Amino acid sequence: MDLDAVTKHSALHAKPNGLILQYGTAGFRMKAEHLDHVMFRMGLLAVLRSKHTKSTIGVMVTASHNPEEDNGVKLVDPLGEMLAPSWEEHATCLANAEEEDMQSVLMDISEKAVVDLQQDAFVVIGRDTRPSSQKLSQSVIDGVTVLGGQFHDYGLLTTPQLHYMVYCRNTNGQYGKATIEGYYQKLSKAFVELTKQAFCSGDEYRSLKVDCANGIGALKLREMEHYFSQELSVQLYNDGTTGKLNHLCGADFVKSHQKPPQGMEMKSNERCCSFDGDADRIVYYYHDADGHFHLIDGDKIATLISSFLKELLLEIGESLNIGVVQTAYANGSSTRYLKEVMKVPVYCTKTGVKHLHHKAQEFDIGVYFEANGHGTVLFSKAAEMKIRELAKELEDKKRKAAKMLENVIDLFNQAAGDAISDMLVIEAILALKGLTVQQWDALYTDLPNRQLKVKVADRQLISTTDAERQAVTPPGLQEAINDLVKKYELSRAFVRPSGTEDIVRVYAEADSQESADSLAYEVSVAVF
Ligand code: NG1
Ligand code: ZN
Repeated sequence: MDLDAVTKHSALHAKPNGLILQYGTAGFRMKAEHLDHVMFRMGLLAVLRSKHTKSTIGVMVTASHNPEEDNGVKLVDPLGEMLAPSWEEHATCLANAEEEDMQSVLMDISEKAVVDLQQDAFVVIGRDTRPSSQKLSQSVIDGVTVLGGQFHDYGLLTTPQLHYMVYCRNTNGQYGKATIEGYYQKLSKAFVELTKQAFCSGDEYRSLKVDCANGIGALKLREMEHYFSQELSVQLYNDGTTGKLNHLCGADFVKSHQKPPQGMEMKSNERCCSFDGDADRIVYYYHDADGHFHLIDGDKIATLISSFLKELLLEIGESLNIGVVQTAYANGSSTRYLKEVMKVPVYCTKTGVKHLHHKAQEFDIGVYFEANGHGTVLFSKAAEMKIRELAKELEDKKRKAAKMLENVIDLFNQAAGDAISDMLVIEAILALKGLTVQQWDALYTDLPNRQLKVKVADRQLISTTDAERQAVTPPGLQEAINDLVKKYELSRAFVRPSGTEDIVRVYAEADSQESADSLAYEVSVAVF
C-alpha cells in the first residue's frame, strides 16, 4: 500500500472541516457538493474490501429518490448484497478521518479486518443520471487506482443492475453475463418464455405506462424495451428529457403523497407504475371510473407474487417452504391477508432492505418487499436445483408449473430489489392469471394510514425494539403512544429515527383516514 500516494491524492479530495457522516441504511447520502472526499475514500475502502473478500466489489453513486442536488454512495458485497455491517463501521471511520490520520486509519482497518495487502483487488462502478454523478464516480476511481486496484466503470446503470454485475462476476458467469446486454437478455428471455403461456393476450394486458422519475430507469428501459416489445409495450413518462429528477414524480412521491406523478396521462382503469430515481423501487396505481386514485404498493405486490408462487408450488407438489418478509410499515390489512387468507408465514424486520434480504434467505423461497416498493424474491440454491430438475422430469402439468417457476427464478433479480425486473414479473403474472389491475387491487383493502416526519433536536434519542415497533427511549414515549392508540379502532402507531434523513418518522393506521391522520398527529406531538 503506497501510503504517501494516498496522502497526496487525498489532499485533492479534501474533507470539509467539521463534517461528520455515518454509513446509514443506504450508504452515505447528502448534498453532492460535500461528497467528493467520501467518494475518494469509498474507492479506497472498496479496494480493501475486495482484497479481504478476494472478490469483485461494487460502488454505486446514487441518492435514489432524494432531490437532484443530493448524491450518495454505497458499496456492494460479493454476492450483490449490501455491505456487511462490520464494514459499515470501517466506512464511517474512514469517511470521518482527518487528513493527517488517513494513513493510520487505513492501516487500522487493514489490521482489524485482516486484509491481505498483497492480494489483487477489482472494483466495478456504476452511477445514476444526477449532474454530479460523473465527477463523483471519477473520485471513486481515483481512490481505487491510488491503492493499485483494477476497476471497470459501467457508467450509467440502475442500482440493481450494478448489484447484478457484481453477482455475475463473483459466480463465474453462472448467474448471468456481467454486461448490460447480458442483463437484458437474461431477463427478457425469462419474461418472453413465461408470458408464452398466458392465454389472455388481449390488448388490455399488453401496455403499461411507466413514470421513470426523470431518472436512470428511463434510459435503461428504452435500451431494453425492444427485447420484449412483442409481449409488452411500455410508454415512458418523466423520462428525463424535460423534467427534474424525482421532482413531483417517481415511486417515493407517489407512495408518500398517495397521488399520481406530474406528467402522467391516466385514463380510468389504466395500469400505471412509477420507478424511483435509481430504479430499485416500483409501485403501481390507477384511477377508477369515478376518478379515485388507487395505489398498489409493495405490500400488494408481495401478495400478488406470493399467491402466484404458492399456486405453482401446489401444482408441482413439492414441500418447498415460502416466507414473506415485511417491515413495520406494511399495511396491517396486507399482513392479515397473507397470514389468515393465504396462510403464508409473515415476518417483520427492521427497515432497510439489508434486513429483509437477510431474513428472506432463511426460506426455500423468500418474498420480501418494503411497503414503498423495494423488494424481490430469493430462491435458495437447493430450491433452485430442485425446480430446475423438476422442469426436466415431471409429467406435463407439473413440468409446466416447474418451467414457469424456473423462468420466475431467472426473471427476479436475486441480488437486489429491481424495478425493471419486478415490473416484468408483475406483468407476466397479471397476464398469466388474466387479472386486471382492479382485480389485483381488490385482494384486500388497505387500512387508512398516515406517515409524518418530525424534526427534533437529536433523533438518536429515540431507540426502538421489536423490529422498530416499540420505542425503548425516551422513557414514557411508548406508554404515551399506547394510550393514544387505544383511542382509535383497528389502530397501530410507531415512531423511529430515519436512517436516511435527519428526522423522526411517525406511522399510524386506523379504521378511517381521519382517525389515522389524527393519531399520527397526536403521536408526533408526543415525540416532539
Ligand atoms: P429511512 O429514512 O430509514 O426511513 C428510507 C425508507 C426505507 C428504505 C431507505 C433506503 C421508508 C419509511 N423508509 O429509510 O424503507 O428504502 O429509505 O432507501 O420508506
Ligand atoms: Zn432507490
